[in-house]
Amino acid sequence: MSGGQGNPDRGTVQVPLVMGIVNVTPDSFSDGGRWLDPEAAVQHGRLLAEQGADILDVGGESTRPGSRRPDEAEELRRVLPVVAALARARLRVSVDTMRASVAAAAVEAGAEIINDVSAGLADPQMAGLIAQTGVQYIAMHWRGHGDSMQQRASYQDVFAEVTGELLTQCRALEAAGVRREQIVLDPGLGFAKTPEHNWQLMARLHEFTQLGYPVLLGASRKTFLGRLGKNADAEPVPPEQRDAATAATSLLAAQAGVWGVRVHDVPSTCAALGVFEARERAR
Ligand code: PMM
Repeated sequence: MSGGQGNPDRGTVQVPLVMGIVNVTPDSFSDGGRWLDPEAAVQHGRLLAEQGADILDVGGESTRPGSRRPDEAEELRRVLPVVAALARARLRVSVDTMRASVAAAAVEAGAEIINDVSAGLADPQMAGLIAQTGVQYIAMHWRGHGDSMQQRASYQDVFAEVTGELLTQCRALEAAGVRREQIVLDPGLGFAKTPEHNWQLMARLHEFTQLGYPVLLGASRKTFLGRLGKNADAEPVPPEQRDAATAATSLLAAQAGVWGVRVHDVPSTCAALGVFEARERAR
């Protein structure tokens, strides 16, 4: 584990790890249904790794606003074969789940990281499981499930409230036995946040990385990137056309000192990080 030190293969320059997204869902906003078949999902994960992904993030539940949750059996059926096959291929796998039972089964199948978009709030068993397994844990800022989250997008000071709520959750995790070094924080762009909130968080990303925990950023293809230069009520460009903007956020993330970026399109982010790395080496 690099534990917030950036990618260890890249020497002294701290370059974010690239987490490639493998959504095994029928309804994710950008790629829903494309890799629902486990074989196709495994192939996709292998391709992302060849393209330069350091971690493959396998998820079986779409978190888009208004989406219906799969039950536990369905979520397990979607993610476990994919986690197991990618881990067998000696790839580093994280599982994107809010359920402790799914996280436990995924760790058993070879996952090294739990990516929980609820930071432990959705399942009271999660903190104990993370403490017991000792795996790395991504705790994302969250205020409720997809059906209600956009009603909760109300802040006086989005940076202060997001970091305050996340740090409160860190204290709860640590009180349950999770070691501080296990935790990675994520501001949760798009989760109970308007585009303005996302931009305010992006503007203070460098402060996020000063909180004492490694940081993951998940900006990839989100709607706020589809409306660049357009009015707030304009139709956003389609998700697959947001990769150049996503790569730009990866560069900003690198400059802010983040630990990792979670992206759909790995080559464009690797190119952006290559620019960052080359410039850093020349300093
Ligand atoms: N975003 C999504 C899903 N999982 N996990 C983390 N840690 N951070 C995120 O921002 C995040 C996430 C939603 O995007 P997707 O449906 O394209 O996976």
